[in-house]
Amino acid sequence: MYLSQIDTVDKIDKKEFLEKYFKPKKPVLIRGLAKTWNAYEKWNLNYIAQQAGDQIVDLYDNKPADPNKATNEPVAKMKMREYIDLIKREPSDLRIFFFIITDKIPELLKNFSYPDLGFKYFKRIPTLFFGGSEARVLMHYDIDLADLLHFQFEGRKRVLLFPNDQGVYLYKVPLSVHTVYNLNYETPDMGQFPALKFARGYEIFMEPGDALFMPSGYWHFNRYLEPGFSISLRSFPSAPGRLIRMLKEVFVMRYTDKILRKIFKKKWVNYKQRRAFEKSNETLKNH
Ligand SMILES: O=C(O)CCC(=O)C(=O)O
Ligand SMILES: [Fe+2]
Repeated sequence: MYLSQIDTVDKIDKKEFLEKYFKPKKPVLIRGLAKTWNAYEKWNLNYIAQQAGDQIVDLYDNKPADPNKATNEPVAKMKMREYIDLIKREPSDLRIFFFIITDKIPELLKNFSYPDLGFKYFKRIPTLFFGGSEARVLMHYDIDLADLLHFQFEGRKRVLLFPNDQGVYLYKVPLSVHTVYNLNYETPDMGQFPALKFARGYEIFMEPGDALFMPSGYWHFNRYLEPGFSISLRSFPSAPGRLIRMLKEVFVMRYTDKILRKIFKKKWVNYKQRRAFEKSNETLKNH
């Protein structure tokens, strides 16, 4: 993997952001952007435990989804307060994802402002993500193809980021937004995954308060280094081409995959994995 440094700024105005990053779909790390919010000091795990402590949350771990199951079942459920106590107390790989605050902690909506960077936000789904100090998010890109502003709070996080066209070097699985499930991006086995050598992306270490602009379709692998949480603010495609691709991905791809999984079960899952290897290894011939 060729991992480069991402552009990093402490401050940016909307003109520069649009021209240099948003329009060309180039990622950028904006240091401390959340610190400009007037209630930034509230963005910590204790406050979340206070506001949503009694809510029952679905928890996921680092293990890849069970290929025999059609949906991704949580590995545990517990009260938010117990979950937060747990990740603060001991190493844990348990994660919460896509916790929509508009439904679940509307109070939190008062505690941030959408930074004016010249683009339009989809304000209905500001979502939180939580993880313990051992948590990893498998390499994927977001199926809705949103442009994201991802803010980190409390612990630090390591992110690997790749443009969508690098999927072929990352062992992308056909009809899915994931890469093969046995590829661990923390300690990749280059003997087993030789095409990875050619993947070009970025390595980012996020600190509390930092915001990462993750353009539409970018692959990401997130590794929590300490217990922490983050919020993603989304913006949806406005260009017709991108909108069509998004609808295609969400409906056609998901649906086809679901049907094939229903009919062929494990056979389909294994076939997809094998195709991913074949396709990625074919690229070696051109290098
Ligand atoms: O860092 C996380 O827990 C996941 C974030 C993510 O995948 C996203 O915002 O799209
Ligand atoms: Fe994501």
